[in-house]
Amino acid sequence: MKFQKLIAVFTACIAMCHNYSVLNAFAEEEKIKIEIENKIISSEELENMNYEIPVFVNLTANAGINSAEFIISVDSRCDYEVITDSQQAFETGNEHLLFSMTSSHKFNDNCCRLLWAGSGITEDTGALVLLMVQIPEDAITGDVFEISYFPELDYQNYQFKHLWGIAGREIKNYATDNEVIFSNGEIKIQDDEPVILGDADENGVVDILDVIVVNKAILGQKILTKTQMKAVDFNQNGMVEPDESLMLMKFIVGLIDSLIA
Ligand SMILES: [Ca+2]
Ligand SMILES: [Ca+2]
Repeated sequence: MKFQKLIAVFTACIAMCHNYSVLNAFAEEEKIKIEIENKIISSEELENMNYEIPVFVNLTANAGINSAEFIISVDSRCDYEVITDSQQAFETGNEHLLFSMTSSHKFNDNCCRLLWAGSGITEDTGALVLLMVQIPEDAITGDVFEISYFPELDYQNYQFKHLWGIAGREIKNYATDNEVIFSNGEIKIQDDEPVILGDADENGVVDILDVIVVNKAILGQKILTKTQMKAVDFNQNGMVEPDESLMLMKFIVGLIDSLIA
C-alpha cells in the first residue's frame, strides 16, 4: 500500500514538472498573437469548393494560455459554421485544432463568441478555431469578405471583453490590447487577368512587336513569363515554337482569324 502511495506521489511530481516545463517554454514569449487567415480565391476555385471556404483563426504566439473567451465576426453577406472541436476539424480534411472550445455561441449579427477553459492544449501554437465561410454565389472578382477578431463588443446590453488566461496571471487583467495582438483576415475573390492570345509583350495589342518577342524566345534570347507563355503557346505544349511564330504572323496580316491551335 505504501509503495502504491509512493508511486502516486512520484507520478504527480512528474506531471507537475512536465506542466512546469511546458509553461516555462510558453513564458519566453509574453505576448499572445492571433492571426486570422487571408485567402485569395479565384472564381473557378470558389465554384469548385462549393462556395465554402475554410478559414483558420490561428494562435501564432503563445504566452502560455489556459483559458480564452473571444469574439469572431464574419462578413454579414456570408453564412458560416464554426468548428470548435479538434476531431471534427480533422475529419473535414483540415489540420487539427489546438484544443476543443468548451462552447460557442453564434449571435444573429454574424458574430460568434467562443469559450475555452482548462486543459487539453496540444501544442504551443496552431489553429484555435476553424470557420467554414459560405460565400454568396453572386460573388465576383474583387469582392472581399472580412473575418475579424473583436476585443470588445456591446451586444443587447451585454458588455463583452475578450479574456485570455495564462498561468500565474489574473485573467481579468491580462487581455489588454498591448498584450494580445491580433490581425484580421479576409477572403478575396481574385481572378487572373484574362490573357490576350498573341500579345507576347502584354501591352494589350497584338502586332509585329509580339512576333519579335516570340522569335527571341524561340532563339533562346528571351525567357517568357508564365502569362506571356500562356499568350503564345497556342498548342499548349509548354514550348514556344517556329510554327507559333508563323501562326502569329499570319494572324497579324489577316491570313487567319484565330490563334487557337
Ligand atoms: Ca503586344
Ligand atoms: Ca507550343
